[in-house]
Amino acid sequence: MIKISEELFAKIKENVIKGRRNEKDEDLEGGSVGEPGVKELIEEALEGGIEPKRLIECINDAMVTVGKKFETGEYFVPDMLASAEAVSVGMDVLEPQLSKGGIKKEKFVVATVEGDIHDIGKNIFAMMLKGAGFDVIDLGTDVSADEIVKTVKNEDAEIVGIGLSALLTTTMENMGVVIEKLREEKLEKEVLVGGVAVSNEYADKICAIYCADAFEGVDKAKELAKKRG
Ligand code: B12
Repeated sequence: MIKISEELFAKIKENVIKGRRNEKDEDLEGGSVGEPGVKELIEEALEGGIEPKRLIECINDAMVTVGKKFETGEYFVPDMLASAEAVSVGMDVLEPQLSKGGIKKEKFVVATVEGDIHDIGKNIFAMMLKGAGFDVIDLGTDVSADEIVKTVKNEDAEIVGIGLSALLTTTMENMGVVIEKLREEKLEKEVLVGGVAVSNEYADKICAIYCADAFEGVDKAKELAKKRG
């Protein structure tokens, strides 16, 4: 049993980087079977009263390292995928904590834009929105502008806003396409944008609201809901 939270954070980070989902998984050298993986470590952290917010920051931090390893050629796509799967298992443990509470009424549409299959950040945002009491319509990944517009049109009156995620500089441009199409259809909805590819400048350029992380996203979604009264 690891008592000190810093040590626990280090272990979670290490296991995300190694892509070890649970105690049954091997590490990159074929060892570690029987030692806690991301699932068991996150369970332990929650039992120890560590806030989900801090665990998400820890996961984020680990994925930045994974990205760096990919950039430098130490990691390949399967390695990134193994880390993403480990995070996904960890998120399943965190989900009930993140999405509990709140009476679901105001609707929010979330999607990762066309051409992009990264979904961890989008899923974190969606879970936290649920936790804040929103009724979340999660369209998934690689979603076309037409599909987003169609959903917004069908549910128009009840939608508070739209959250778009993009992690590739190439797919980021599709956020602008979504906003153009919404305007063409006279759907005057506020759009929150996030993901590592996106910047404040780009958000300003396409008249969207930039969110550095999911926490900021939830705050901004709440502000939008308040404005509607
Ligand atoms: C895991 C990963 C993958 C996995 C994704 C699995 C999955 N289920 O998501 C796989 C292996 C599939 C993958 C594939 C690819 N990837 Co990749 N991937 C990553 C990696 C390592 C981590 C991403 C991640 O999950 N981060 C953790 C989450 C929590 O962070 P986040 O998404 O940014 O979300 C946070 C905030 O940004 C925010 N947020 C995100 N979205 C939104 C939306 C809203 C509305 C709000 C409010 C907030 C919000 O909230 C989150 C938490 O607070 C990144 C490296 C990095 N630094 O990001 C590369 C990275 C994004 N990938 C990259 C690349 C190049 C690719 C590939 C092209 C590789 C290839 N050659 O095939 C493919 C493209 C596939 C595609 N078409 O989408 C590059 C992108 C470079 C660029 N500038 O475009 C990166 C940056 C790696 C690198 N440094 O080179 N990848």
